[in-house]
Amino acid sequence: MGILNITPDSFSDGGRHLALDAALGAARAMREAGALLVDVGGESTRPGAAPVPAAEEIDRVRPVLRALRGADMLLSVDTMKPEVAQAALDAGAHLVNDVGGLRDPEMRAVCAQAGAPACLMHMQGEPRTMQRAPQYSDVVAEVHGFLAAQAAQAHADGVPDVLLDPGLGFGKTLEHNLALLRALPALVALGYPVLVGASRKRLIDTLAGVPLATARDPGTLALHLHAARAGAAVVRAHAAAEHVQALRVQAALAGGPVST
Ligand code: HH2
Repeated sequence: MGILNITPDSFSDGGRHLALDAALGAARAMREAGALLVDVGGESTRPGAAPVPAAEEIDRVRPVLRALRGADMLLSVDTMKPEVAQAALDAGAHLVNDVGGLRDPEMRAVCAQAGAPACLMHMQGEPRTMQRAPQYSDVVAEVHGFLAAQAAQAHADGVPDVLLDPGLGFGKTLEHNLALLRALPALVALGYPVLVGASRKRLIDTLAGVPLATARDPGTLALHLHAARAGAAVVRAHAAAEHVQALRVQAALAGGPVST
């Protein structure tokens, strides 16, 4: 899943895709590089980020989705708001990526009505404050329990398919992130496709000493290759071409199909 943020303030690619041409060029480049889908977002959820009004978020993502509609590309919309999800699905998005984990019943209704699958992510708290003092008694049990319950609720409400995402960095310390990464096989064993998103996040800096977010792709790749080996179906990445290349080599080494 290639990341396309149409925002002025995303932590690593903020401001880069505000012009429509730049956004479309980046989406097409990711698709050509072999990305399975492109995740279009109009609101930063980095720690400390303030919420964006729905109308503004729609104005950011809708022109991009409309222009890419029919372009032989799977598109997801990265939003927590039902109004934005609805506008995005109407404009051509295929999947809703909700970092709120479909906790909002309206979000489930929008997906169910459109027949759209959703990615459910775990987050403790909300972006503005989530990294202040995250606390769990058993992070793996709590995150997996939340995701399993949300998946069951989504299905009961008519959402056709879900992916589960442990939400690295969303109300989590380094220890919490590492525990969740080591427990990926147990998350995969729940039976849903799993998505992992560590791209350029602060945990790469904490682990490897890389203060500059745009310089964190090598550490991101190492982490995402681990996630794929542990059974993750999708990894969410800024450097799509590099990821496709690395994942193809890894798949070939593991005896999977070799694509040329
Ligand atoms: N991380 C971010 C945004 N959306 N969605 C899922 N499913 N999983 C994630 O880990 C995830 C996500 C944050 O990263 P980014 O989009 O690069 O930055 P920003 O929120 O500043 O736009």
